Amino acid sequence: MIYKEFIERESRRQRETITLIASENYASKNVMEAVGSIFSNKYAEGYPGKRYYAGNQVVDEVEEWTKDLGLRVFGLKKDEWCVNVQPYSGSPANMAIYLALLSKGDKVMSLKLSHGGHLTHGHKVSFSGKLFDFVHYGVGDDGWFDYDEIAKQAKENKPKLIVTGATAYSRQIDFGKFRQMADEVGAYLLADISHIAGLIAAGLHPNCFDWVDVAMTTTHKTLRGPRGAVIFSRKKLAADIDKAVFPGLQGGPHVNSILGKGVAFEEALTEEFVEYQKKVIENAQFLSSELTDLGLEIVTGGTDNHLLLLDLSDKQYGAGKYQDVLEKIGIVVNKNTIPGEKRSPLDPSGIRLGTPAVTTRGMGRDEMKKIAFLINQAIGGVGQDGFDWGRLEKEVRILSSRFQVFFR
Ligand code: DSN
Repeated sequence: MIYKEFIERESRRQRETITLIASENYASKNVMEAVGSIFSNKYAEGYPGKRYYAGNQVVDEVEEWTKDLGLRVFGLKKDEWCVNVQPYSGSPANMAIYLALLSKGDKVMSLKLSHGGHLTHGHKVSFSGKLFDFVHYGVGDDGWFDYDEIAKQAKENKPKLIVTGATAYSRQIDFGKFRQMADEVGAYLLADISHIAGLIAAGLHPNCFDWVDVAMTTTHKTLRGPRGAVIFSRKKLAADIDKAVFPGLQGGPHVNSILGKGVAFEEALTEEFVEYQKKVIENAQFLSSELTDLGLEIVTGGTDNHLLLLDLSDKQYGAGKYQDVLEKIGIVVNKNTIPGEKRSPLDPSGIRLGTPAVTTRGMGRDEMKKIAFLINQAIGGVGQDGFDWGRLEKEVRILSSRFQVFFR
């Protein structure tokens, strides 16, 4: 059966390589079991108690259970917050939020993609940029948010919605400052915490929920759940959000994924999860300082969270070449634009590195030191005739083979 071969080959790839893609992680066996379960067979359009098909008694319980856990993970009170656990993934979740809060053509302000934003934060090739009038803020030349500058832009543009959140910003986000800006112009505030949700859940990043009207997160990044997303909203907005998710945008919810989200939320409520998130940050900070010691440049000089951006703008080639050689030796990363990018998004000047996946495998300081060494060696090897790539590949294999992927 060819599908088994696909699974076997991909399992081998995941076992034998080191994943430093900041948005990837390894879900637990329990999460995987839930996602692969018979709930995949069931149609359940609607919401608990209000379905369009019969046979949803157990499904209703699953959805209520997952919602309850989702609120608990972020310490949210049921009389103030609601959660929708049906979004298929981050993009439809963002789409649903825009549909709920905005009218076509409304002005929205968000972080530009090339400075660490996201396609669905209004890029012109995305539905978001086509349907709404996005203006973008950026980071300063030093790579940090300049909150005064963003506030100035908000006053000039008077958006109806301000979006906070990023995919490649390595510093803490001051959600309170964004709230102040939103209040000054009467805007809604949305936090896309897809990258940092696990850190927030563990109390290791300032909480957005004191400030925002709506927050969304994918569930498969630092949260370590199944692919999917959830939307948290203040109670008064919840009916509009629910309507926008279904029937506005989606059809039948993926109940198997909803169950997987519930399993991940249960895991996120454990002390082990908090310890894991601490190690994710420690590993990112240690990896960053090791790379710096080896003479490489890190945007903002370090990190407060799970990721760092390697600035390779002084190197001979674009980051695509470095991504390729790293993959050749078994270190999987993604090329990324950096603030003030001079090259193209297809071959930018940065590499984004994240530690959620390697930390799940149990790697720590020793391994971060080794990985920094290997990355530096590989970057240095580019363009050198007769460079011994096989030696680095072997070292990655040895390191990788010491850490299980299916860990519990
Ligand atoms: N593609 C994700 C990331 O890598 O950050 C965001 O959706």
